Amino acid sequence: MSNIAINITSTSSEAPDVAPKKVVDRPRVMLVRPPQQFYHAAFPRGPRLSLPIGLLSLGSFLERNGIEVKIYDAFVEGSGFDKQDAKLKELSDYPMNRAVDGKSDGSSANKLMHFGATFEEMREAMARYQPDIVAITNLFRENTNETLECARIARQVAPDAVIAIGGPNANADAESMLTQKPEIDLVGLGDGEHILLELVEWKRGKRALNTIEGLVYRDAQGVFHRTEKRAFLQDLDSLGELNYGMIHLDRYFSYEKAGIMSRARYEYDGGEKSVSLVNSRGCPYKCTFCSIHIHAGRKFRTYSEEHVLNHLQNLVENHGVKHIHFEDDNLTLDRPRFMRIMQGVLDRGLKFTWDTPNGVFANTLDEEMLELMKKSGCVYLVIGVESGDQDVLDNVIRKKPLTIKKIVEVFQLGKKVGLDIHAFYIVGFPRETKENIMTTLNFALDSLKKWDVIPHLAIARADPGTELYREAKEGGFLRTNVEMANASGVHADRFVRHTIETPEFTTHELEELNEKYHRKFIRIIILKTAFFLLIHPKLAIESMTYLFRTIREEDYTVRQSVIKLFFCRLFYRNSMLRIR
Ligand code: B12
Ligand code: SF4
Repeated sequence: MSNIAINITSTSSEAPDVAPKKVVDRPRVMLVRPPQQFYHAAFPRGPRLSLPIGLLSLGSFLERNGIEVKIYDAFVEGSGFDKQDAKLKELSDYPMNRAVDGKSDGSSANKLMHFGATFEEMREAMARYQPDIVAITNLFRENTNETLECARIARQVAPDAVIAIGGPNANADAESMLTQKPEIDLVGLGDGEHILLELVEWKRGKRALNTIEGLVYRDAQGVFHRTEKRAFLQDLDSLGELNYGMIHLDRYFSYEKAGIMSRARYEYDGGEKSVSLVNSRGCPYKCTFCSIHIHAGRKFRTYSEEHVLNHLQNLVENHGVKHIHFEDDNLTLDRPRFMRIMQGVLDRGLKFTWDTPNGVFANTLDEEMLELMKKSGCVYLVIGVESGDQDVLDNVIRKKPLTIKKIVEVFQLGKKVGLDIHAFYIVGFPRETKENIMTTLNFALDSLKKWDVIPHLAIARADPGTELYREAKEGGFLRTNVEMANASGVHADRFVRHTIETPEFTTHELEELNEKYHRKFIRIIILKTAFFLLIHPKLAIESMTYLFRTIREEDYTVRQSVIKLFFCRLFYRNSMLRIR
């Protein structure tokens, strides 16, 4: 959160009406994902690029309601993928940039890059479209500055437009973002579809702003007001279908093919045609590090099975999609429902591979489900384990009702069924002792050795609005540390973030442990893979062919090609036996 003083927010009953700057009969809405910077890794290349699922849902809904709307995803707009760091200079006024540039060895600064459209290109696109409402999405805290900059530019281009922001991070940090950028008129909280539709009505002069639930807005005096809380939408089917024609699907596919991938995935010819989607929203659990409840609520809300199956069928049959990343907060919470969806996939003869990169909760998993998952195309399953210490699970993370016993059972089943299993672990919570941390690390190591479970180790980050953030802040444990190399294991972590330091551990100790265990994991995975290839010589030959093909046909160095082989094929040993 920013240190800037925050204006007082009035309660909903006092919220006054505010007139739009200009009333427009048929407002044009521009939905924007702003340009972003990324830490550039050897492989995968560039940022985690993915479909803007939220904007697609907002856009499709508005369009269906007769509103003129355009999605501008800066990732796939502008002059394209820039391998040079030149564009980075355009962003050099950013605090985030300065922080990264300030890194003592300068290494991460060399690898930061800007992807997609420049701010100038975005400005031109806005000027061409002349929106009356600019709705900017802000998913990650890492992208706060770019969201604010986007709002500033939008205001310059369209002085009379409504500038609205929404999305997970905007929900958690609403007043602070309004304070930092007077150009922002309001923040939409929770599901955005009906909020935007009602904002269109306001812009048309047909509705009072203070009657729109789920807003934080500023009045003429600069005072912030929160309107009544908006109930989360229960019937997701009522939103209608997504109109994939609103986005440049082909561009996401071609970037995927070039190695700019949204998610780790098992690669095969055509597999670059992968999309992320959600078929539910929200999660009833209360894990202390998780921010889902802020913008998606604690009630598990679903699309009907028929809707999900039609959606999948449309993707496979009309858009040539070959792989699906299910990004639901708690995909398998309703076991019978998910079983029916998988059975429906089989009954309809839909051929695609799928994964759960956002992680699933282990409690509902059993042998029957794992079998059906494998049969319906699951190539790997990620389990949100978080800790190998029951006491930490129960009392620190509060990931109830998860037990280590159940986790081990699922790991064993994965091995038995022949479904590749990955697991998320997090260490570095307040109240976690060194001993607790070692228990988790050794649990991850053991599970890899015994049941081939690939570990993904992260260092706890305290996102605003979470219980973890509150506890860490109150305890004086929050540190903003830009030098953490691999916390959470992805590129975003080169950015300013809230890590935690307690009398039990420093961030550097955690980082050292992380690196040490990472090396151990990799050594074991290499050994296991070598053994696996030894007993499957046909696969060994295919892997070599894949490697040579990557070196010959793609613009990769040998090192990158080997890493690619490893991450895109050898991590998924069981899958390799099924899809060639
Ligand atoms: C898929 C996903 C990703 C994907 C792709 C995201 C994408 N589509 O662009 C990838 C792999 C890139 C990713 C990466 C990360 N992610 Co992520 N991700 C998600 C996930 C699981 C789903 C997002 C989604 O598409 N939801 C479905 C759509 C329909 O919802 P939506 O986008 O929120 O949009 C709705 C509303 O928010 C609203 N809305 C959205 N925009 C706007 C704008 C306006 C004006 C209005 C009114 C409303 C509105 O209306 C929409 C429709 O109802 C969320 C969890 C979640 N449930 O949100 C985490 C989440 C967004 N990720 C999170 C994190 C932490 C990360 C990482 C930092 C993880 C890490 N340590 O590396 C990285 C950062 C990426 C980066 N910058 O480099 C956190 C963000 C917390 C925060 N405050 O920062 C979340 C919330 C998960 C969590 N447990 O807390 N992620
Ligand atoms: S189970 Fe997953 S989505 Fe639900 S609260 Fe825990 S971390 Fe968040």
